[in-house]
Amino acid sequence: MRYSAAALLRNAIGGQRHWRPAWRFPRPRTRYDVVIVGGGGHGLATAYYLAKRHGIRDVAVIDKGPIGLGNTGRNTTVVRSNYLLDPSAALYEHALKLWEGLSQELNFNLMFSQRGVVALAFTRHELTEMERRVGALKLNGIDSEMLTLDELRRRVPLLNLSRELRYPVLGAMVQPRGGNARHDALAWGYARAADALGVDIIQSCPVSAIRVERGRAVGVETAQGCIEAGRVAVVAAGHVTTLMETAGVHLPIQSYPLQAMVSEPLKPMLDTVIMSGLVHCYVSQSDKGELVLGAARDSYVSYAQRGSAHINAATIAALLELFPVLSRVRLLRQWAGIVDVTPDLSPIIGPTEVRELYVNCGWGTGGFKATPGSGWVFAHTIATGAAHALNAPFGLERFARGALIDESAAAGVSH
Ligand code: FAD
Ligand code: PYC
Repeated sequence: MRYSAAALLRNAIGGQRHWRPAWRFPRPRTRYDVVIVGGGGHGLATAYYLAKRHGIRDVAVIDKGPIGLGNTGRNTTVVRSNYLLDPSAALYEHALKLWEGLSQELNFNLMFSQRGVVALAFTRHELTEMERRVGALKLNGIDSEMLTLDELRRRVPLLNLSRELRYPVLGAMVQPRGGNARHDALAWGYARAADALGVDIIQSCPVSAIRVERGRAVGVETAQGCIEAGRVAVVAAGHVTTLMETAGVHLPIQSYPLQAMVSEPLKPMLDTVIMSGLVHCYVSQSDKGELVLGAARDSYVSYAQRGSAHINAATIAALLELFPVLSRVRLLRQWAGIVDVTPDLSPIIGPTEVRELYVNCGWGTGGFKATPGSGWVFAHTIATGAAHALNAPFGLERFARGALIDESAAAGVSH
């Protein structure tokens, strides 16, 4: 859908009364080939790739609210692929490569900005871990470099590199192709493209249960009645465990609040993403000028989309330790999302013990960056009934086999 300048002007002065919605608002039909529960980025991307790559268009994406208002619309938009272990590096790099052409593919400006992601090291241990990770990334053909303090000073002039700090910065690693994107544009771009291929997007329709008959998923119970399905795919992030329990599938996941905040808009001052594990805070500057920041998840399991005050205070203290120049800046707002955390901090993507029931979850604090890759491999799995090579290591059965993919050192957020 393209708008001419004249149409834009007409809509601007006409109160947007003639603006066409970017996707339809259909009533749910009684049956679909595939029902996807969860209209976040991952669910919408899955629907798009099912229709686009596999020709499966009899698909509904059902969300309990408006699409994209879960973690997709609450996250701090860091995109990178600098994970240590081969399976994760391959999966996240596949996603990053898709990001690089996604605005063009969806004909939707995702404001994807490859401004680089810099992670700071404050201890010898952190430095050694980063050196090891950079080496592993290079072996996997993924861009990544160590930065000296001089290089860091030139790149981030306002960063406090004083030796007098509680924990002086010792060095850093950078992924130049990493960066940020506009979070809700990702949901909207996939929604519009999926809708155009015939996918029904059903909003404000909570799913209360998955219907299982003789060991096979046959549909879902929703606020708008039962919907039959040939296949059911659940992509519900922090709410996945309760939903999957209705089908008798127990997931090794705990749900925690993860909070973030933004400052008032400032003149351009930071043209990269800074991540910092020990003095714990990460920060980037949005195109509007706001600083977007966050840090640790809450330490207790909860569904309260607030986040606790001490995490907030510690995040701000860490930010000011890194950037004392910001001490008089005001915060604009704060919020939280509910993240789904697995024991090895890696996602679960694949079939379940219930036939025709698929799950994609466990992205925890780091799934935004993976959205295109996740949707791509999940669509393959649903379409073919078997995992793609990229998501085969991420099956639910890895927890029974002990084949964990421990990415705790590469997580952006402490756990
Ligand atoms: P969601 O976007 O949460 O979508 C799930 C959808 O399921 C929701 O829309 C919800 O309404 C729906 N749903 C749930 N239950 C039901 C039901 N019963 N019936 C119908 N619908 C249902 N990741 C990064 O890579 N980089 C970051 O910088 C980053 N920062 C983050 C900062 C914060 C504060 C948070 C909270 C998360 C952050 N993440 C980050 C993680 C990232 O946001 C998530 O991993 C990712 O967005 C998950 O996408 P999703 O589509 O699986 O989930
Ligand atoms: O996974 O890179 C990440 C991240 C940054 C902030 C929250 N998660």
